[in-house]
Amino acid sequence: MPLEIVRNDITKIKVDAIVNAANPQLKMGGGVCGAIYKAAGSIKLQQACERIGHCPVGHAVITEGFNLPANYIIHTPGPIWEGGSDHEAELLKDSYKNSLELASRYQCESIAFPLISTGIYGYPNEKALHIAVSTISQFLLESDMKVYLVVFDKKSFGLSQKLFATINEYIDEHYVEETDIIFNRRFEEIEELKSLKEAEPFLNQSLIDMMNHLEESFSERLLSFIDEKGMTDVETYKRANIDRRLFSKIRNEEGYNPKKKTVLAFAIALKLTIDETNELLSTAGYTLSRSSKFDVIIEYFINERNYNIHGINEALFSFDQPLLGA
Ligand code: AR6
Repeated sequence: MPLEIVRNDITKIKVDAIVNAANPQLKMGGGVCGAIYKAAGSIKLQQACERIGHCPVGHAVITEGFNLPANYIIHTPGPIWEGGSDHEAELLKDSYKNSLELASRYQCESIAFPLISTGIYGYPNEKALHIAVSTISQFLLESDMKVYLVVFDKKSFGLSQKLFATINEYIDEHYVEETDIIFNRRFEEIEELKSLKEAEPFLNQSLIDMMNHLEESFSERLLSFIDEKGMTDVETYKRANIDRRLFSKIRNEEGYNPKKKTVLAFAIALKLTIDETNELLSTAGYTLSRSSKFDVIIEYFINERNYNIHGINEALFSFDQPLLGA
């Protein structure tokens, strides 16, 4: 998964570089900065930072990782929140952008960010999270890197209260226990049989198309959907938050057996309708189920025609569900 939101202590993550929410003097501080100094070895890290001296807000500098599992530490001072009118958003964006570019220059293939400025510097979580996700996903459209956005505690994760409440309501209305599903399915099957008989003469084109695709494997159907939607392979796997190597594996292995969340990531990338999503799922032996919260949340976003995969992942994360992509 090119961008993954994880709940963890950043000092424990094994990546090429971790990012420190620093201060411009590059001195040891509290919060994530204090934790990174301690885990890396504060004397050695302090000396390395003193040699660099200073870093303006929104810029980034690099040191080695010393005792950390990460090879490098990228230090970026984010802005102090002053109410929003002091270019805080641009500066926070610069912090992410400059850190990612510095990591690229050092040939890093993986990087982990904390939610910069959201602790001692007081940046509102929800706003900061959106800037982080949009800046990182913008960068990933042009570059290949594995990026972790590390959320330390659940409180600091800011899915908007309004969206959270709306999704919760949708789950309440649509989520059903497995037993209800079996009963309803039986009932629907009987009804379906009856109506199929009546509808036979009027079978429409889309149903005929569906029948024609019935024998296709997941890979074949995925590639034909990409063509039908006029998209390129690169657009598709980038929008699906799917790693390039995995995509080429799927492309080349006709019998590839994907995970359900991978199929759904492609459905979101291709902006499929619910029927098309079910069709793609069925080629891999899956179906959308009302007894899975994960599925109900995906169904909510598809019905809303909201196909922003990173926004969907923010929501899935808040509901403790697996994220889309691979
Ligand atoms: N792993 C991941 N995230 C963490 C960790 C951790 N171990 N510890 C805290 N966080 P902050 P800022 C989260 O205050 O707001 C320092 O003194 C935390 O929950 O560390 O940019 C510097 O030296 C929060 O969401 O950084 C500066 O002077 C996020 O990391 C100043 O604070 C950032 O919180 C920078 O303030």
